[in-house]
Amino acid sequence: MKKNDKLGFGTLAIHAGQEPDPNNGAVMVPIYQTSTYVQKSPGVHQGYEYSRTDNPTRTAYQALVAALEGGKYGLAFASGLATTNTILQSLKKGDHVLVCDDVYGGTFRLFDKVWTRTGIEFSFVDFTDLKKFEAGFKSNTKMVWIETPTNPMLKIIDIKSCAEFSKKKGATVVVDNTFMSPYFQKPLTLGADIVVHSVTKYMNGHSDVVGGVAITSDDAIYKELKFLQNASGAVPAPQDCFLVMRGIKTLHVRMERHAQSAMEIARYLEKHPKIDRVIYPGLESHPGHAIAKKQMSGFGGMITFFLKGDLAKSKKFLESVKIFALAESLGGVESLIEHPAIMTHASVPAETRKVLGIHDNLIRISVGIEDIADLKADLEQALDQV
Ligand code: P1T
Repeated sequence: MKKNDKLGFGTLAIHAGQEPDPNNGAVMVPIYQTSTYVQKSPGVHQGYEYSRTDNPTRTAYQALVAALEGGKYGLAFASGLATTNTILQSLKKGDHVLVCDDVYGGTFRLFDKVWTRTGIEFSFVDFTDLKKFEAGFKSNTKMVWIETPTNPMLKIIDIKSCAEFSKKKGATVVVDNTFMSPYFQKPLTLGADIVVHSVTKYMNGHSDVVGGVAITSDDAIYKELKFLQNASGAVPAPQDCFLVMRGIKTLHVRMERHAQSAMEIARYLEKHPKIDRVIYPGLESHPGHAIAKKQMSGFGGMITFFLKGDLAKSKKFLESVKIFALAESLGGVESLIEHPAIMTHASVPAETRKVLGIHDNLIRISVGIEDIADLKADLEQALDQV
């Protein structure tokens, strides 16, 4: 086969890291459901000692996600937050992390409620304003945490500009690429040092696994994260590695449909008299549209919008959908809908939510790959109930 950098995304999604088994020809990577490996003599083994450290199914999966992001190394974890948590373990007391102000509620909680206990400082700043971003740096800033598009306000952060400035300041740049997947955005090519995903979302794509990955091309960062992956042990089970690899085989096809349908729904909602405002990076009305066009090759499947009305109207609407499932999470083949203020971002303090715009009439949808006519009809009948 050609080298990874010569192959198209779809070919990599199906083949990278996955050679037919030389012992028996199995085309699919087996689920190596084993915790340990026999040794000929103490320390003499075939590359595997214990499955927290390494497992052949995980090895294939890590090589696959690295190839998709155009990185040298992939590391898999038990959840998106376990990935974030392990990366934070590379810092020490007194270090400062500059974080974009609108991040997934669980990421905010992990930083604000858990890691502050260890004497690590965090500032949450609006990175869409580069002046504010630059002013956010302190002498002890060691890491910059970017999520773009952000969750749930879908703000677009200019990765290249932020990475260039961070590099001058000597800070490690992490980009949470969960919403775009590597199919639409490759942060390493824009200057990021580490890319993270909650593979629970688009990467796996079938809402049946919780997992996370980190990808880097930096040898020193890899060495440290590989050490931490084993030392703190938040690794995925072999069956989950297999399932995510299976899901990734259709990532390119799914992402195309997610984006196509989301664009159509965003335009439909924008015209609807019961909707106040629609946020979707593909709309010309989105303030980050120009940067989105520059750094992404598609606009993804996530839409956020404000209903005209109050909490009661939002609840009525959310209770009325029939195909969209009222549930946390996103990125699966099935359409999901949720209320960020009560559900995914409840751990963000009310005052902060207010500043960010996470109001009671804010609804977030993850557009699945069902028939678009059915999805539109479902939203239409639910809006009729409001
Ligand atoms: O749920 P977990 O696999 O641990 O991933 C956390 C996470 C990290 N980053 C982003 C951008 C995320 O959206 C998430 C999880 N988000 C949801 C569950 C949600 O509904 O937004």
